[in-house]
Amino acid sequence: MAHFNPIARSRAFVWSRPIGGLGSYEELISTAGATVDRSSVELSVVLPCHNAGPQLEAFIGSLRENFDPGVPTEIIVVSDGSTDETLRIAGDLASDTVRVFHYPDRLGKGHALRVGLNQARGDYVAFIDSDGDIDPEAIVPFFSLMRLYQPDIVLGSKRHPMSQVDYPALRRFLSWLYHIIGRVLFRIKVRDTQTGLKLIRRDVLAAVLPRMFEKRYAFDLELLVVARRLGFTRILEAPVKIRYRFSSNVNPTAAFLILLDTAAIFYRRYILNSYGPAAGVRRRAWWPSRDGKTRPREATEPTRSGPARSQPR
Ligand SMILES: Nc1nc2c(ncn2[C@@H]2O[C@H](COP(=O)(O)OP(=O)(O)O)[C@@H](O)[C@H]2O)c(=O)[nH]1
Ligand SMILES: [Mg+2]
Repeated sequence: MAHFNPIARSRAFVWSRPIGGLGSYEELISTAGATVDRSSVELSVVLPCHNAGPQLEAFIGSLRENFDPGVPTEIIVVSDGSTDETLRIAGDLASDTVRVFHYPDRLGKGHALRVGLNQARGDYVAFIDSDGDIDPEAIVPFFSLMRLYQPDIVLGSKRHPMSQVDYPALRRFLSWLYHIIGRVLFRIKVRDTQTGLKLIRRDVLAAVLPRMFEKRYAFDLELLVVARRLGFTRILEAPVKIRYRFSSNVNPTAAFLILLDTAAIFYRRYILNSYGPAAGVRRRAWWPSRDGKTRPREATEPTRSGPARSQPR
């Protein structure tokens, strides 16, 4: 197992490059990912982290225990300005199948997700909260549902009747309120947009991601809004188990910022029309192909058979 020494920056940080308007970030451990045949990765799981703390090691361990050995899977850890032991823990675990990215300033969960999702090599790409509140056991059934029904997105939902959720009443109310906002403003017909576990087909992500702007918690809503705008409306809600451990960063300021960002999504969706196929891609998409070469054009159009199926207004 490679050992990451944070002091030896010049050896451990092997490259730094800007992507799609995201600023620069760095990958730890020079050999990480180098020996894996890119075409062999079927599932990528992105973990956005900010000061994930000592429990990160156990969480990555339980994630890996839950993977299906028959499905080649990689984990992509994105440390977003972490100042605790996140980097050391993730760096120690770095390997061909645990890839670690870091940048020094905290830029938000959505930003970290974009960095990680841009790096994913799998045919299917998931992301999951790194604090361990969501039981990672769900990854396997999510993947089975994806394979079976080939929806555009499998969405973890706290409000699914089979979900087991141990959550404070205020958070339940806020979750309900936000799903109503999603329904009324954006006609997103799902019961929960915000649960931090989603699984997306690669071609859907390639179309949606370059059109996204959100850097903070409204990332999940924007993902669904852009997907719907491009005609990717086959969304399958699936149950999750959540044990809330009071480690949340969601406070009144964060709640206010989510509302502000939601208003910005509304403005981009209905006033600027920034998300539609005709709007083009403002940021140059960086999307790794199976052979490792950049394929920017592929990300400019929905890549299902021809144009997106319908263009909901
Ligand atoms: N990269 C990054 N990830 C974050 C940040 N804030 C939260 N997260 C991630 O988002 C997840 C959910 O955040 P949390 O504060 O636990 O929200 P809650 O579970 O909805 O109360 C965390 O487990 C982290 O994985 C951040 O500023 N940067
Ligand atoms: Mg949490």
